[in-house]
Amino acid sequence: MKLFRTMAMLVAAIGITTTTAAPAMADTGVIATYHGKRIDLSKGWQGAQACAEFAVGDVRCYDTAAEADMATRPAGEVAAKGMWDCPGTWVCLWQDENYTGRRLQWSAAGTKKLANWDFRDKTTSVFLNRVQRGMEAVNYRTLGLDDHSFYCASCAYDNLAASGWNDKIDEVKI
Ligand SMILES: [Ca+2]
Repeated sequence: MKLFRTMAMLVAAIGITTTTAAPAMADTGVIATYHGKRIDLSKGWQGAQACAEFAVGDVRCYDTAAEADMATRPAGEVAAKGMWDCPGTWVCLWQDENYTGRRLQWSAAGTKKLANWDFRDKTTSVFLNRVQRGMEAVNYRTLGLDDHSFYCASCAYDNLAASGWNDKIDEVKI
């Protein structure tokens, strides 16, 4: 009898936890710091050209790719142009071909829903500047199964049009 009561309380407790946790799990825009202010990336980048997730909950945006480059690259490492301005250990997406246009980059692993980052249907070039772990991309389909594509570690893709994936990625798992 005592066990049943404990079980019942446990179930009730789980029920409450699930209910309160639900709002936090809803899809919401990613909050980033830009010029000392907090902005919701899903509503636009407010002029920023590069946004970097240093860790979950720590996203910072910059006016230029060069500025992001300086902030994300280890001190002493020489800055570079093109795909190499995606620093070591980061995964980078660009809005345009040949690693140009707005740049979104992550160092933290996880599933990233690009609508929350104002990047859904916008990726054209990709560089995974890390030696291990690739990336899986998903294109949501209203009918039938979602499309999936895979990107290898240390691989660069200058134009996803080559694979038919230009401006199609909705979600990445990195
Ligand atoms: Ca899509």
